[in-house]
This record gives sequence, structure tokens and C-alpha cells, in this order.
Amino acid sequence: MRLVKYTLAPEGSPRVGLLDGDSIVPLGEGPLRLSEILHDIDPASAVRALAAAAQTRHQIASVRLLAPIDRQEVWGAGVTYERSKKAREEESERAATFYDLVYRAERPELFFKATPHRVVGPGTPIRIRRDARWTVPEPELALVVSPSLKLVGFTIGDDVSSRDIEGENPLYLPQAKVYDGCCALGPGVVLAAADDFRDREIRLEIERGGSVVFQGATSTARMARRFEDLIAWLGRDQSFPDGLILLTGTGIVPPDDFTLEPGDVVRIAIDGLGSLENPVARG
Ligand code: DO4
Ligand code: MG
Repeated sequence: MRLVKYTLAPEGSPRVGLLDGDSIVPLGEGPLRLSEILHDIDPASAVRALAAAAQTRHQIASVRLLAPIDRQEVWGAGVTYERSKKAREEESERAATFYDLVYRAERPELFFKATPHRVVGPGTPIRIRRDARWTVPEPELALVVSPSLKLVGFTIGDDVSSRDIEGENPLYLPQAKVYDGCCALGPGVVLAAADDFRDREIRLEIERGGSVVFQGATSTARMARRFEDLIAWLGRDQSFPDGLILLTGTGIVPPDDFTLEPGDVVRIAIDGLGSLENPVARG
């Protein structure tokens, strides 16, 4: 079951729907938060009941998809793939040892990534910081987690990151990671169990001036952490009354001489979740 958040008119109010092929079955007649369904005790049954009452459908091409987030905090896990560990070691010579340590440690690297207003949905520009020289997309499987810390679904996330700022000093991580337009989510949330996503291909493609300038792929099977452990560590001594979205780390890193440029288009696809496409703009 894939749920989407959308508007019918550019400035229209957000709605929630069930994607069925190329059409959307609207869920609920009045305003409804996506998280009201996601945080229900039985989200799939709640969707079925709301869909059965729907009187109409919309073609997906006629709506504007929004990021599938309401009030959740967005968090990130770092250095969960060997490829990411290697990239961090290369970019931050003097702090390289910390990345090796965290890759092997029991406690994972978890960092605050975004509040909803910093997140963009499909088709909306992700941003390059004005004071950054080296920016990359990070294509990541995103876990959708309820206030009771139950993993309810999955979406695609882009943890856009400024590698020069992060590489200069690891204490600059929040500035490398958190700024307006630093994160993209979408296109929808698929309700599924953890086991369904333990071995899914993630693909990244970056287009510049009509040509593909980078492409790469990995699988969630190469992740060195379990989804359940990341959620449990994040939930230690803290609560999430509005739920959370957790980006699980990148396993695809473009070569070190690559940086995003305004006008690029970033496309991330994950088997079973569709594709998230965003143009790139400078802040
Ligand atoms: O420590 C830096 C963050 C790493 C990260 O975001 C990732 O591995 O995806
Ligand atoms: Mg990341």
C-alpha cells in the first residue's frame, strides 16, 4: 500500500491518498494528516476503510505530490555502509579515525537532520548552501516510525550534504547537514514490514544539461546496521510525540571531484518505492 500527500491546486490544502496504478484514491473528506493513518494502531485497515468511502479518484499526473511528512522530526544515521566510511575518511584526514570507530562501534552515529519546513517533496528543488563548495546527494532508504517507535513504512530520502564543511571539522556536521532544502522525501510512504526492505536496490542518477554525469547503485543488504537497532538507539531516553523519519545512511558516494551544481537533476530510485526526482538550486 502506497500513500501519498498531494494538492490539487498549487496553493491548495494538503490531502492524503492511496496510490492505485496511475490514480489516487482520496482518503477522508476533510483535512487529514498522513500521520493520523501512519500512527493508527492498524494503518492498513484504516486505509482500507477510508478508501472504501471514497467517491472520486484523481489522475496522478493532475496533482502535485508533496513530501510525505507532517510534523515528524527527520533524523539521519551515518556511516552505515562501508562506502560511506571510506568517503568520510578521505574527506576528513585528521578525523578519519572517528569514522572507522563509529562504523565498528555498537552505538551508531545518529544525527538530527531536518524539521518539516526544511524538507522538499518530489519535483521541488533541493539546495546547495551558499557557503559550500562541495555538495552531494545521499540516496537513502528512509524509515517511517510512529510515536510508539513502531516501524510502519518506508520512503526515499535524500540527505543532501556539504562535504567540504563536514570534512573541515566533524563538529561542523550540523551545518553540513541542516539548512533550508537540505532534505528531500517521497514520492510516497509504502506500508511494509522491516523484512520486506532488507535487500532492495537503491539507484542514484545525476543529470546535467540533459546528460547523465553520475550513476551508482547499492543494496540495503550492504547496510552494517539493522533498522530495528537504529530505531532503538534513537529512542533511548527520548520521545517523538509526532513520530519520526529516519534516513538510514548512504552507500553511494560520487567521486571526490564531483559536486552538485544548480540546474542538475537528482533521481533516486528504490525497488518498491518508486523514484524521487529533484532539481538542484543554490540557497
Ligand atoms: O558522519 C557523517 C554523516 C554520514 C552520512 O550521512 C551517511 O553515511 O549517510
Ligand atoms: Mg547520509
